Amino acid sequence: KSRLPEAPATRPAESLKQDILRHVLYSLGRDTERPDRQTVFRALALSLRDRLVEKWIASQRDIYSRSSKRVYYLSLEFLPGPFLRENLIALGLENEAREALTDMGFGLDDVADEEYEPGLGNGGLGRLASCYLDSMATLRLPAYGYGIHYAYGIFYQLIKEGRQVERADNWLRGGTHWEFERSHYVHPVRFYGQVREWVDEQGRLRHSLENATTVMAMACDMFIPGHKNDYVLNMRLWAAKTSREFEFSFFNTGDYIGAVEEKIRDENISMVLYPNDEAPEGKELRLKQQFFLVSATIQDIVRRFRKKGIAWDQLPRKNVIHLNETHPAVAIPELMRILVDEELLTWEEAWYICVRTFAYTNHTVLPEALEVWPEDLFRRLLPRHLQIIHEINRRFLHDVRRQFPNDPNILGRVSLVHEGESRWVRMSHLAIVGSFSVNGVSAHHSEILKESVFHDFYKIFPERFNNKTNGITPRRWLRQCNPTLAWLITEHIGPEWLTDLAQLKKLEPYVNSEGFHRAWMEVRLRNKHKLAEYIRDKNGITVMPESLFDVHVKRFHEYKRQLLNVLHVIALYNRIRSSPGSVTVPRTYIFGGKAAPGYYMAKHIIRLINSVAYTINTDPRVGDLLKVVFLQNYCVTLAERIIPATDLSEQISTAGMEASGTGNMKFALNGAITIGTHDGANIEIMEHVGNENLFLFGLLSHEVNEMRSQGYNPRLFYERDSELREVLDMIAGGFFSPSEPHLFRDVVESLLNHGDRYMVLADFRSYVYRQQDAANAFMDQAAWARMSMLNTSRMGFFSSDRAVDEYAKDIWGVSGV
Ligand code: 26M
Repeated sequence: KSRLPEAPATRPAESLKQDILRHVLYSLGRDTERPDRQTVFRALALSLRDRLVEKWIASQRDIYSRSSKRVYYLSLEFLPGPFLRENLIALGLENEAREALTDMGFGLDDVADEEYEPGLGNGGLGRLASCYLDSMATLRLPAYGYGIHYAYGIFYQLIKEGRQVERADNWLRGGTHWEFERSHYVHPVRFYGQVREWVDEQGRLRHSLENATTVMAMACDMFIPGHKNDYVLNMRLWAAKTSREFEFSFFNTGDYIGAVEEKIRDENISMVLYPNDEAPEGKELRLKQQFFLVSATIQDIVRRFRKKGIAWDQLPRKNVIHLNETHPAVAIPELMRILVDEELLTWEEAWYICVRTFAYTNHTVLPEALEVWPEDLFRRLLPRHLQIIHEINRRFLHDVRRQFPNDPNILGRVSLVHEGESRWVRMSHLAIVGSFSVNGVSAHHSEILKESVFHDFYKIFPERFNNKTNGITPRRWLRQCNPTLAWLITEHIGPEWLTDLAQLKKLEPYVNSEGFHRAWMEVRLRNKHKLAEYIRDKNGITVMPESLFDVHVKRFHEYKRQLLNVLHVIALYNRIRSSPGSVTVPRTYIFGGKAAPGYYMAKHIIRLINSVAYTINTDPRVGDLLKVVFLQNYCVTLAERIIPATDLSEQISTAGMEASGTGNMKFALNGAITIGTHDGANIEIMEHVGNENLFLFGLLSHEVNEMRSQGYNPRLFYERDSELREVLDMIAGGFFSPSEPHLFRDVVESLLNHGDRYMVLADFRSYVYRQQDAANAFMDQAAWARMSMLNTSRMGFFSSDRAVDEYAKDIWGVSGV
């Protein structure tokens, strides 16, 4: 076994500085005398990549030599956030970097601000995947993240005249410094074409794809270090490359420009991340992206497995493939195709292997978010895969018919193909039938899956259903984003909490210590000062750091009910105007989040918030009592600024609709208090921090269902509640849009005349009451400090280390190397 190069014997800070200078000159081709900040950032990143790749090679050798069972985490999205500080912390090089940079005349904070984050995800689902990779690395699991190397990530959001404007996110423009592009390392991906059926010499019926279009998938690797454990995983992202460059004959036809056009068409596959979450767009290119990820990844998995030289039936003993939502579910027919068509296993043998290899996580119960594809489109793009899905379905329905002979209707409900006027492939049904494990992401959500969304499947496969409550990594979401609070914690209980978050419990004895109180609140106030500065800088609005920072940041969606929040803001505004003195707690409202570019109502609500903000912020009667701020382009980088400065965390989805939420956990971990509904992980947060340390309100999910089935009438709430009526009348009457009085009529109509699908009006009154409770609590700063500390100290359960450990033990059957 060859030796890896030894680290130099000089001091770490000095050797880091030498590496930075070497990269400035030899990798970036710049003068070492006066490098600019961006150059220094990139040279530092390259210096860290050197250290990461060494540890990665060593980690891969360990996995290989132990012949460990491997975990493959497939996700169309990853949202890692900026890497610099994370990697410095994980490698234990923060102080060394600070010293090296100071030596060169730079501050670490300024250099870190040079990083532009890869936005290769929409929101919760992509961010969860990145938290999980962090934990898999920290737990030393033999794991791999697989995704797509989009050239353009989630759009950059500008707010112009109150409206969301989208700009391309060309995150690669400055070159890449964290990844290795492996241009020699490519797999062919084949789609379109026709299935040819033939009989081979042994008389077997064979299937192959003729006239397929081939695109190459090139690997780009990024490294994910564990926390100070010398272990490094990789996230392999596939970039589409034309195959034509490999076919010289094509150019001999003389159509040179035509060939280049085809190249562009091929490389389009990994061009852009689809910016809609929850309501997927059924576009051909999206299905191509999904298959592109799947095909390249399965080839990688099979290549590694073949090297072992063991029988195919050992595949599930040595590998588990985790499907992050149904987006990569076409992996199931793809593995079937390889085993049956190429490796010539029988259908039964192949299916036995598949169902023991795949596991599926569901992240949503919204009906419009359940992924379906028109059968015609599927047949055109992936003709062989559709045949395989039909065969899976035929056999599955045969079994179901035998299991439920007296319930013929169940067949239509569970079929992998919806048969109505048009035929649709149901990806969630495929994922459930083809996996040994189906999990939800909070206790509440997992119950809903069993009771309603997938109830038939729960009857058929009860043993497959389980819960894995989401978690977040405390390295990024406390240590890195809130270093002063992290330091205060470590000072009192030592640093073990970083890899064993349950240890935060040890803070509890200090909740009665006055000194600790003061220090805790000082740290929080300092964080609020910094955010206030940022707000002044970006929005030109002056906010009071001592005011209650009430924060609602997440993707914009009607079910997340940013609208409910703004209705309450307007109600407060009216109270201030009509009876000065009735509102005593000054508040700063902070909103942030992107709307899918085609989601009219979500964009309209963003515009309403900005109009309300303008009206309130410029009304002299309001003064410091109320400020409303919309921070543009909410992303991981911005979340890291906002969360440590938050007092009150808004988690107010309609009960039964937010599968889990993970922002809720990030806020509570940093000592914010939650105001929220009985939904997703809010319920478990309440169970851990105690009902007296957060503010829950509103209908329970079964009450939402009952109210709906009894015929919910939002108008009743409007008529009975004069404060609510005034608010809605103002919006509809153009109070916030005097030059366009009808501008926001649609918003009010959706509530009053289109059924208020998300029960905003039904929950309004209890939200107002709970907000008053929150304000009263904030007036007693000592009591608030206590609540804040108790939230942090009781959040141990919500570590992604705990979540990933549960996945490893209960689903994957793997342990650390
Ligand atoms: C699908 C098809 C085409 C284009 C886009 C999509 C798509 C992309 C993202 C659909 C859904 C997507 O994300 C859903 C999501 O983020 N769900 C959230 O997952 C979190 C992690 O489990 C949960 O905490 C949130 O409650 C849930 O909303």
